[in-house]
Amino acid sequence: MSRDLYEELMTGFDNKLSHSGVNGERLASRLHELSRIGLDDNGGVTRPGYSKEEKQAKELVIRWMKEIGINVTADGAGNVFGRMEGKQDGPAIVSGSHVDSVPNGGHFDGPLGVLSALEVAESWKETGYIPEKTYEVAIFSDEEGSRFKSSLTGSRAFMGQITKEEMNKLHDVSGKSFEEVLHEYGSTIEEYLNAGKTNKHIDTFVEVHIEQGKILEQENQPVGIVSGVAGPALVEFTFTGESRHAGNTPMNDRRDPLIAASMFIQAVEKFPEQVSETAVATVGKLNVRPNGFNVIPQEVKLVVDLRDIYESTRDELLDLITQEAKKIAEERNIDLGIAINAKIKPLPIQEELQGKLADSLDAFDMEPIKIPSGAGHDAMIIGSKFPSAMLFVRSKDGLSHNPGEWTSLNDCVYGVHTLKSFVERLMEGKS
Ligand code: HGY
Ligand code: MN
Ligand code: MN
Repeated sequence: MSRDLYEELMTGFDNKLSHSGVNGERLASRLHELSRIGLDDNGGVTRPGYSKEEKQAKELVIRWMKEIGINVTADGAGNVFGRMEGKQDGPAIVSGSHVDSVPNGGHFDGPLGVLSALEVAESWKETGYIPEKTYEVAIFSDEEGSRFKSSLTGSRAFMGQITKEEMNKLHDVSGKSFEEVLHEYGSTIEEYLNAGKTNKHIDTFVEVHIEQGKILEQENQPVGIVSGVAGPALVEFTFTGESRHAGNTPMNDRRDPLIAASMFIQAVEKFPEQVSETAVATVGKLNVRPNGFNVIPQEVKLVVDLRDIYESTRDELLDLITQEAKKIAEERNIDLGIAINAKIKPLPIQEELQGKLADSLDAFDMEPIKIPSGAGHDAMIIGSKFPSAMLFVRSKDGLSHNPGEWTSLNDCVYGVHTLKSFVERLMEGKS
């Protein structure tokens, strides 16, 4: 089913919002064109990190960057930077996000941040505005981590926060290693790790992203300020029993890992509320081997995605969950493997940057709604070293990681104007 995202976005768009070089129609047509890459049967997109679909999406944005004369570079992790020289020498202000997606994902998660950053550059080209400081539009690889159950592997490589040992542990569901996939993508593990050496000093990083929650809708505001970003820990548990005939094996003579895994999954749900009001834990991925209806499973692999906006309670939750897995495996006489695929620090956003964002919202008569992000974003990785800020744009019904993900073009364009105003304030050193 091929949706015409362009038509849907343009329906009800207030053309008066296209001004100062910002062009809503152009943004709509680009969101539409990007949404065609990796389009699947349910009208969503599937663009895993380092896949040909992610590469195609980057190449489309690179074409748009080159059309407005932006100088484009890419690092060994496939991160793309479109650079617009400023009047002054010195570190750049960078804005961007990702174009990879979760399986059967939506059309705004990631692309809206990249295209909003590009739209600001294009608006300056159209109005002849020369930025005081250099400005870069960034696309970070593999933010979702859907293929390797890891996440943020592009921005973590860019920040030099990832090791060869860590990456060598990663295999996709077909057993392909991260290194093999990098080769198919056109890079090597050495070039990937070298990305960390190219990270020049960044003045400020700012990411526009859909909220993926309901607060802006409840507050009836198009754009909001992110106050902090929760840090995910992604832990892969492997429960191993013994595959046997489902018909001939008595119930009291089994080592069934799927029973143990299902007891564990039920237990996981109860732990977050024991550590804080903002902690969450999800099991969204589970693989049964050999996965035959008449075979007692040999092995079950599942990933627990656990998060909190405070590192201490996130780690307390991690501890509770791993202890529970060990307890159940022992009780059920099941072997247990535990691999921490990613453990990322939460990011509090600097008050001063939140204040500047509030000034930009104020300029468009919007309330400065502050929202903690339960979702992880590239801004939290860049923010581990450089000043970083995030803007949220309203999501319809808070829906995301779903083909029904929706943000109106009016709200998208409000996001671009706010980003443009914020970056210009930073450029001009305005308080
Ligand atoms: O999973 C997340 O938090 C984000 O969508 N990568
Ligand atoms: Mn996402
Ligand atoms: Mn995202």
